[in-house]
Amino acid sequence: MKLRTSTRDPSHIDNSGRSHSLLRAWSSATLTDPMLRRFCLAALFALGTASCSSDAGVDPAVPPPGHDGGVDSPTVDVQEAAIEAEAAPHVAALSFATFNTHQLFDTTCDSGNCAPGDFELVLTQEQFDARIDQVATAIRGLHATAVSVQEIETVASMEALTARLSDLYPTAIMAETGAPGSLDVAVFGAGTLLEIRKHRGVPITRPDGTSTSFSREFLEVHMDLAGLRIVVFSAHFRSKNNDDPGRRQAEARAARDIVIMTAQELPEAVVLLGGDLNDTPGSPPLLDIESAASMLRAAKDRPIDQVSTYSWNGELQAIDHIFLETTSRGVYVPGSARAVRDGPGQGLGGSDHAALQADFDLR
Ligand SMILES: [Ca+2]
Repeated sequence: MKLRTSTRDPSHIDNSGRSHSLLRAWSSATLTDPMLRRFCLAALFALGTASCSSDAGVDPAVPPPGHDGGVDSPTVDVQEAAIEAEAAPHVAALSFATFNTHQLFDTTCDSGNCAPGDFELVLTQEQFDARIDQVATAIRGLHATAVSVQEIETVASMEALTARLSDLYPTAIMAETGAPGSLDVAVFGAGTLLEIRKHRGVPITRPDGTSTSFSREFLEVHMDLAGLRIVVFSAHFRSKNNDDPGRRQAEARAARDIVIMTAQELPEAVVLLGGDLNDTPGSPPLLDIESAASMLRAAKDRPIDQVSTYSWNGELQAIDHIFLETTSRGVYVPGSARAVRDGPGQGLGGSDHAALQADFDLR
């Protein structure tokens, strides 16, 4: 994609100092990185100084508020800053992914049960470094604004990953359950951290009325991205090994209600849920989430083979999901949900899961 540089300095646009620099950044020919372009778009949206079309990034037909689009208006600079429409695919304001890394164990035996065949694996330092490199490279390659991640074992695993991604993600939060050898959830985000909320301590209820809790933390991370509040949830629901389907359904219902409550509390935020929900479209947990009118499953408009993230007995399944709370400021870019994998039938970055990714604009 080619960006065109403005022939005039757009710094005379008098909306705010921040919009000056953002528009300069947007119009810069050096702004070729997808992350940077999204960041700039999100910031322009948050500041209310520009709009983006569905086809060509900044929409030259829509002047910034307060400008009439005349010859001498700053709109001309916005036009000049626009991506060349004929060659440009849509650049969304935000891109969000969820990725189960598959057992990102560290180099120590924490459970005391690390023999061959036991659940916890102990890696050599060399194996650990190579595995972290592989996963970090995979996450980096998503060019996402934020990523919900699952199956990080310990702070050691998380810190190693964070160190490799700190240039992209100043926010990197992991929520350990504290159980030795357990695999936990995390969030990486391009914004600055505002707030962390955790929900595992609150009892939730199975359909049969019995009480349980989230299997792992249901992690809620609030970030500020150039004035825009983004709330990202990371989930990893009960698996089907030695199954407890009622617990998974309790997690789905509780997660749905928590996400909706946050969106109602913070109407200026974008509210997104990503996770390995361990069940497929049409299953009771997924139906329960989608029973709320404001909970949009991002991959709903895509063929299942394009959004399947896991292979079970040779059958590709969609068990990793992204939801947008649609009363929030986010708007799903139709058709943008896609599985991201290393190759046909493979997972991503050495995982047995592909990532799921989707793009969002702002209202
Ligand atoms: Ca360990």
